[in-house]
Amino acid sequence: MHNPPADDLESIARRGGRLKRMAVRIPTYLTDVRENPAWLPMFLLARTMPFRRLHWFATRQQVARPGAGASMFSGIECDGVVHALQTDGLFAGLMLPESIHRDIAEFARTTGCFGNFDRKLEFLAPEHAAAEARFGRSLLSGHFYERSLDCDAVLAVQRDPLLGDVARHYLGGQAQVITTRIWWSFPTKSASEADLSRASFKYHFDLDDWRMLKFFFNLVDVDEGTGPHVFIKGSHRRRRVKHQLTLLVGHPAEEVLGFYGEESAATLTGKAGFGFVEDPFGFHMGTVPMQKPRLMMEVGFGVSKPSRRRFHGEPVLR
Ligand SMILES: O=C(O)CCC(=O)C(=O)O
Repeated sequence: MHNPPADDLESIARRGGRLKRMAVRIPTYLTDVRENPAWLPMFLLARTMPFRRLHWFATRQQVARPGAGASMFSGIECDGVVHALQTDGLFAGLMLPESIHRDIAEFARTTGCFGNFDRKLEFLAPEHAAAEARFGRSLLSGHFYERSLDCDAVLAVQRDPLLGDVARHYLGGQAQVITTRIWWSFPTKSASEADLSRASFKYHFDLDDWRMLKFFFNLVDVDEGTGPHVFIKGSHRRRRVKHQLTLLVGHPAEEVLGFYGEESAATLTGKAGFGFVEDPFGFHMGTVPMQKPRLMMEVGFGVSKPSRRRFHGEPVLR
């Protein structure tokens, strides 16, 4: 099966069209089913509330014991985080130690990243403008894929006992790490309506597993001009039938805000190091940075075998 190159995916997705966006993902879905046939029932059924509940009651495992060792998030109680997740789908009160977020940011400035999910477009983030000129195209993102794990500070966050404890208490005893990635989002001259229509810049929910949890950390100061992440509180446990019986995970802002209310949208701005954890079945999106690049880290947990492809956020393994 021929997988379209990522730059094609990027431009097709940008040109819009729901059917086109679904069609370009078909090779990706086939890759997922080949790697793990259990992915298909999850992908079809985990979007509906009754099947999610059924899966929860049928498979949830007890939490055996708390994670060992001291956490870098002093003063944060697992129970409080889990309670906020159950109620709102979001807890926004984490802070990385300065040495950790500085080390990750330094690593991300001095290590080559891959533009627009394409391993052929490698560049250093401080040379973003020169790289756009060199490649003759806009570079909206810079992903590090497996290189993320070359940074000790990234590994220290991924292995922090608080993250595992929260994940096990929220998802069940079988919770395990299924993603670890760092990536840049860049402002570009072409970031416009077309970019906003891309799935990740649009309210969507994640369907990589039956139950998931994602920890995100801003690694630079993030304000309204830096493309902050937005989460719709409460949307992880209440879902319109229309949004359950659809193959699409992305939905227009008017529909989402019309149902949950404008006041449910939490915009996650904060200083470098600021972190939050969300249930990504709730509607969320990254917004387009307008002024400054955003550097973000994600550690995701799930309850099933992790996908090799998604572990570092790669759209399709090639
Ligand atoms: O870039 C962001 O803030 C959003 C990331 C996202 O949508 C996801 O990881 O599912």
